[in-house]
Amino acid sequence: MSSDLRFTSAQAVTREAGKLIRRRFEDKSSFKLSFKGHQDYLTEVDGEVEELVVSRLRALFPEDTFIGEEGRREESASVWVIDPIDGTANFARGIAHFCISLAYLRKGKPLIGVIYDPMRDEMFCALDGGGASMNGEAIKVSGLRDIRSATLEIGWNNRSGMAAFVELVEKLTVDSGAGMIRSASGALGMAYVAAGRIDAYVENHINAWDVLAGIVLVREAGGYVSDFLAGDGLNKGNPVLACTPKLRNALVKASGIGTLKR
Ligand code: LIP
Repeated sequence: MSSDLRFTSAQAVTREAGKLIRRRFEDKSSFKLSFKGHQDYLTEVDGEVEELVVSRLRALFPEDTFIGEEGRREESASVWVIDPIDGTANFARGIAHFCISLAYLRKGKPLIGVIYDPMRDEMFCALDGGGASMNGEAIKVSGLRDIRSATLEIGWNNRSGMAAFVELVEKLTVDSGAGMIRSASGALGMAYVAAGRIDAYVENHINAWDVLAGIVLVREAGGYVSDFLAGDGLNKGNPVLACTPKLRNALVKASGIGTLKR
């Protein structure tokens, strides 16, 4: 079945899921909060949303399989990769900066990326070869050339630890003069690179469900993305560098992530 039908379906399903996420966010009594590990929040809503997305897509595309943050690991030649709530810590603490992230891979290549922010009603989407858009308007990376004027988002997670995060921040900002943010949603960080709102997203380690949709968005918006799927990125995660192309070499040299443009 065509990617086009999957592309339109992915947008419809993430928008429906976004309504559920927003309802739960606005009613704190509607869910319990727990931890998967140190600083790794989990809410009942994550599982509820993943179930909704899987049931809708399985009904439409019964031959497809699913990899999801909440436990599914069904790798195949036609697989959806889901983060039901990216920015779970923000969601749990009442900070309205999170999204649902949905990617589709065929024979190992990410073809579709959809990231929906239900609080701002912003639908970022991209189809392989079809460009990237936000709410139907074409988007492109920033085109910035001067790293001293750049805004970088540097992701933090408990998988790599704080010392590695601080080292990466130092490498990327102390000599370059770039500014940095950390928003606790890697998927929205990737979407903002694609939309030109920031100039790069870098993280020492990120999981496939956090980043694959954003990789399609940044690629289709004219950006550079490191080879996240190298090794066994789909199952084990990897570092990621995504940026506007003129900053690629400076950021690869500073971070040690990605490859230089020859
Ligand atoms: C988030 C990731 C990001 C990381 C955040 C957080 P989650 O995922 O998108 O890479 O920097 O700390 O882990 O756990 O909110 O789905």
